[in-house]
Amino acid sequence: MASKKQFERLVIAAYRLPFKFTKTKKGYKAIQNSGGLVSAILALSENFKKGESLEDDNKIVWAGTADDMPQDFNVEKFENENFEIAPVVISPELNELFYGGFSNDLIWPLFHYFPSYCVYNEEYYKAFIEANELFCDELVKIIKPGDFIWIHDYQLMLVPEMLRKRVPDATIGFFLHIPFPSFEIFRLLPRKWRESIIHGLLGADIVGFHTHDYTQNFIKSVKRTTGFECHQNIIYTPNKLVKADAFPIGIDYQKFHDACTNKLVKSEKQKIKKNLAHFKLIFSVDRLDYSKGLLLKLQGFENFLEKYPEWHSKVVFNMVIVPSRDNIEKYKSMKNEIESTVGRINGKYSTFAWQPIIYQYKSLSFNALIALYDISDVGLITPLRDGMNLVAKEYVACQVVNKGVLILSEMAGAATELNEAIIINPVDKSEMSDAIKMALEMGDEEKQIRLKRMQKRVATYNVFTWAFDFFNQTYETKIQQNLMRVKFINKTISEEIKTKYDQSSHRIFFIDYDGTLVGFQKYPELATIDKNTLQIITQLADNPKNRVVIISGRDKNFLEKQFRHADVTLVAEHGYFLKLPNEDWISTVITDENWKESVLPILEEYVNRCNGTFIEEKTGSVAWHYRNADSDFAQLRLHELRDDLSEIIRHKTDFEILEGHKVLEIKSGKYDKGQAALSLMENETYDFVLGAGDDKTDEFLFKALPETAFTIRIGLSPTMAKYNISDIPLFLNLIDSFE
Ligand code: GDG
Repeated sequence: MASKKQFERLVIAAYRLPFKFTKTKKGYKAIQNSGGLVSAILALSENFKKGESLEDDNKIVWAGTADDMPQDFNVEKFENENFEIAPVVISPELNELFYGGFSNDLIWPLFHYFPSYCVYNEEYYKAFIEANELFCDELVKIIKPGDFIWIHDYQLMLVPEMLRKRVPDATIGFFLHIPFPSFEIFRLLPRKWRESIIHGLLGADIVGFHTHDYTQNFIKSVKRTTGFECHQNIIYTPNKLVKADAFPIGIDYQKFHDACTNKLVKSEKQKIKKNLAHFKLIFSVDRLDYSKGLLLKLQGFENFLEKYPEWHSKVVFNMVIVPSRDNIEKYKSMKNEIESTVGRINGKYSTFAWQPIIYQYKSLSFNALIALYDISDVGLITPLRDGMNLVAKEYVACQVVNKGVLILSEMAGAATELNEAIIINPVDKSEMSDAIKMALEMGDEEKQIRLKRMQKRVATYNVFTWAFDFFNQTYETKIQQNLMRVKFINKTISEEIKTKYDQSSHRIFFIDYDGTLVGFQKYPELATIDKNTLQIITQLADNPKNRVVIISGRDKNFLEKQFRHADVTLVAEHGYFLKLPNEDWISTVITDENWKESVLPILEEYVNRCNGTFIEEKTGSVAWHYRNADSDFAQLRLHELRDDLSEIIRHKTDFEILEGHKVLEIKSGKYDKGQAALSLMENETYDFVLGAGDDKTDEFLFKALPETAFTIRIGLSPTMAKYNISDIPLFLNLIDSFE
């Protein structure tokens, strides 16, 4: 690769800055956080600077908010060897509505499948927009050409689109740290809100999730919300392609693994051993949150004590809950309930020498946390929903002597990677208690086999590979977009077409109707031509040097009605009918129409089997439209319908199945738009040929036209046409510029 780097600088936008500010006598001190994301970003930048990706001298820029940031904070004077910071200042009142409200009282519960906890409030939504705009304003101030802007998490889902509008060429990646729910859950957001979230995210070049399932949920929501075409993980928006993919976040494996042997951790382990040397140890560490399934975990443990009394006095459950939002009523009462359950279980089972649960409501130091991971025989990680859950991976990394067993909820993103854990459903108390017994009694050999496999994976796809992968995929996506853009009609190409137009004197235009001159409507008969478009076509056709052919799959009556006052040639039903200006329709094909009797009942069956679909019957063909149906379900039915039809038409050589934009059409007779166009060009020499269309049936036209023709596909799909143009208005502008 050339010496030019992939990107100049890395700019991160996340709700929180990677610093805490504390007051000192001299003013304030900024302490850098050491969380997974921060170390990943640091390592990413180090490695990319050494390699080919980032310019060496630039620091990473991080835009975000910080608690307790001093009022007189001066960004210019802020000194840190790794980061420059771009503080986003959000007033406490706005923050309460945006962060406490929209983000944490609506998106968090909804995306974690707790719809009944959601608070819907228009003020929250307005605040969400306002705060995202503040982030966008700050980014616009600081970004430069060549930057890679990486936006994180659910608080900032509108920023990608906002930024794209203001800096169209920016390279933008977005990563969601929490689950993306199924469409059935996502649709519980008011339509306007969910549309703005989907469009907000699609402003990025790449949207990353922890798992394949979350990615698929997102793509489904994109399809249902926007109708954009999606092939595999690529979404074709009107002006660019966007990649959605799974990037399971990892941990700094070596840091956790090595920490187990450091002195301070050893001394923490001694402290635990002093009191608990004779017991098998189970642990869990969770933030106080309903998504963590804390009560269910206690009930599972209680069930274990009830069912397996032989384990009494032999096992201790260290339950650590990290304080969070406990000034809010819902959290306060959850905490009370947990504490009374712990009290009840301990009250029931404790002896003078044994207490089954040691409960701590606090944050542990890093060393104390590692010691707990290292020394525990069982990790009980049982959230009801969790984007990933890093504690599970950290526990695996800390099993230096390979003796721990991980029990993991199937609802955590981590379960897809750590499938050698004992995977359980956290609502099933009995399954949880059996899993605890199994874990405590598992032989060393089995423990090692399971752990080794998990450790290998966690060590290999670690937080650095995660970040590298995201970075590289973004770069690849940019290349893909640029390849598409090469085919896009830009200013130079449109001028070239115009020059050719001006130099020619005998021209022909083949222009498709739906998706080329008019947008799609719920039903075909609603897609009538508007005045302005008709005027553009009329003007073009009125030029004596031009011949304009409207070439469509539509039936003849509809087309005639739209163009009755224009001096154009009409081709209906893909070439079945032809009408020269001021003449009557003629049919170009002779077929027997009885064939429809065998096909129509099948299509009717599919209308019944797939809600929202309908049949359009034309003279030479019948069409099954699925634009108003659920797109995934319609795809399934489409495959089945194709199979059923191929059975019927197996022996009929002149039958054809055509696939257009959300329509499957069956016709008898070998004709298509390409042949129709060629027959109209017979015996004439044109010095300017232009063909335009938007779907697969127009590909026949593009293929048939001579090499010198300007062929244009509207939209982003891959095509035989020479060029793509992103949407109808741009195409109309182009032909309107011809004089
Ligand atoms: C989001 C998603 C996703 C926890 N208690 C203590 C402590 N921790 C550290 C752990 C771990 C982290 O906090 C918690 O891990 P999570 O995976 O829950 O991460 P979050 O940032 O809370 O959550 C989650 C994650 O983003 C990453 O994408 O996995 O699903 O909700 O690193 O070690 N650290 C110390 N004391 C504690 O008491 N020192």
